[in-house]
Amino acid sequence: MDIIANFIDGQYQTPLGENYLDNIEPATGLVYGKIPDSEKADVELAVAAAKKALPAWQAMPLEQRADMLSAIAQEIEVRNDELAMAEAIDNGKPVALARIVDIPRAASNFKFFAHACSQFASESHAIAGTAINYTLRQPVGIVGCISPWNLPLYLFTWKIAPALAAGNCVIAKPSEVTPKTAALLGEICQKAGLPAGVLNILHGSGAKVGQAICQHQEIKAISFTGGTTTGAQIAQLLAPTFKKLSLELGGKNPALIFSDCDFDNTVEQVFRASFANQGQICLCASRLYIERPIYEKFKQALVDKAKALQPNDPLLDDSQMGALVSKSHLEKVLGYIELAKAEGGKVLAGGKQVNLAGRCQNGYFLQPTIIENLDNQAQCNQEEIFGPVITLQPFDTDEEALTLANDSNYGLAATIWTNHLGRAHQLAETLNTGIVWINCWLLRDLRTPFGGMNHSGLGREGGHEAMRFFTESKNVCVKY
Ligand code: TXE
Repeated sequence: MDIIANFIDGQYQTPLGENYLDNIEPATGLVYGKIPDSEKADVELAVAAAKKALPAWQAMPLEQRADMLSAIAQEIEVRNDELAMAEAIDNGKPVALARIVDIPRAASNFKFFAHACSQFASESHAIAGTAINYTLRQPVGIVGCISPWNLPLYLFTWKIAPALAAGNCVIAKPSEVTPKTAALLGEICQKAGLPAGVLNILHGSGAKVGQAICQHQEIKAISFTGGTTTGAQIAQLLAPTFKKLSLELGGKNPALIFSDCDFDNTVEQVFRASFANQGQICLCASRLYIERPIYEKFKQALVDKAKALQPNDPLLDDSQMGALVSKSHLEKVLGYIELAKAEGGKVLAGGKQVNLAGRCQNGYFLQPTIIENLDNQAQCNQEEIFGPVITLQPFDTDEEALTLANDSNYGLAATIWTNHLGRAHQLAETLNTGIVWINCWLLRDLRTPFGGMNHSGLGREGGHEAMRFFTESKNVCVKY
C-alpha cells in the first residue's frame, strides 16, 4: 500500500488527525494507496513553516532563487520516467503521454519561471519637471495554490513555479484524486536544496483542507484551477476577505472547421484536440462546427479514427487512450451520453464503457464518442462534459459559425481551421474566448496570457501575468 504524507517545513509529515482517504488506480478500479485527509490544523502547521521561511526567501539574491528553481526543473527531468509512471497509475492517462507532455512540461514550468523572475521589471512614470513615479512589485507573502486532477503535476507546477519565482512561500494542494506526483515533488525540492517551509504540500479533500487554505487569514492570494462550480464557491468564500484570486475554470470549446482547411491535417489535429487525455483537458475541443460542403466527409474521417482508437491499459507503452479518472467521473460522462440521446442526439461512434480483460477488467474506460443532431442549446452542447465526447454541427456562413461558437456561458479556448487569412483573424477578434488557436491546438508559449472569460474564469496565468498576480504593486511618487 502506497501511503503518502504531507510535505511541511521541508519534511514529510503524517496528518495531525491521522485520517486518510483511499487512492484508487483508475485503470483497475482498485485502491492502491492512502492519502492524508488533512484539515485546518495541518494548514496551521504549514502556514507557520511558511511564515518562518518567508524573510530569508524574499531576501535571497534573485540569481540564487532562480538557480533553485532550475535545480528543481533538472531533478524533474532526471526522474521523468518514474514521474510519468506515477502519473499514469494515479490518473489513468497513457504513460507515453505523461512521459512526453505532462512531466517535461512540469520541468519547463520551473525552467521558464527561473528565467522569468530575472526578466520581470516594473514601470516608472515621469511627470515632466515635477516628479517621478516608480512601481515596486513585491511578493504577496504566503499564497495558496489549488489544482485539479486532469494534468496533475503539469498544472500544480504551473502555479507553484511563478509563485516561488515572485518570492512567495506556498501552501499547495493537489487534487485528492491524483496526489502522487505532487507528493514526489517534496523529495525533488529537498534534493534541489529549496529551503524548508518555502513550499508546503498538503493533501486531502477540497471541502476540508482546500477550504481551510482559502480561509486562512495569513494566506493572501489563492490561485485555483478546477470546476466552475467550485470556482464560484471559492469566489463567494473569499469575497469578504478581498484576497487576490485567480480562477482557471472549465470550458466548452468550439472548433470552427471551414471547407478550405488543410483537410488531412485538420482531421488529425481536431481528433487530437477532442480526445487527448481522454478529453479531460479544459482546452479540449468539444463542440465541432463544420462548414456544410465538407460536413459529411469530415464527419466520416473522424468516425473512422474514433472507431480505430481503442482504450487500453495506460501503463503499456503503446497505449494511446487510457481510463477516465474515477468511477464517478465515468458515470457523469456516461450520464451525458444518455442525456444526449434523450435530447435527440445520434451517437455516430463510441458511447459505451469498455471492459478490458486482465488487470484492467474493472477500469474506467470509455470509447471515444461522437454525437450529431443536437441543438446548440442542448445541455450536452452547453455544459462541460470533460470526457471523450464531442458533438458535430454543420454551418453555412462565417456569421453562423461565430454565433454558434459564442452561444455559450464558457469562454476558454477556440480553434479555427481555415486557409483564409482574413477570415481567421477576423474570427479570432470576435470570438469570446481567452485563447484562440488558428490551424493548431495546444501549441503553447509560456510567455502568453492563459485563461478564459465568463464562466471559464477570472484573471490570466502565464508569463508576466502570473508574476503580476503573485506580486502586489506599489506606486512610489517622488516630487523633485
Ligand atoms: O474539480 P474540483 P474536480 C472541471 C470538470 C470536472 C469538474 C470537477 O468539469 O468534471 O471540474 O472536477 C479542490 N475549496 N475541471 O472534481 O472539485 C479539489 O480538492 C477549496 C476543469 O477535480 O473543482 C481539487 O484540488 N478547494 C478543470 C481542486 O479544488 C476545493 C480541470 C479542483 O477540484 C474546494 C479539472 C473548496 N470548496 C476539472 N472543493 C480545468 N479547467 O482545468 C474542491 N476543491
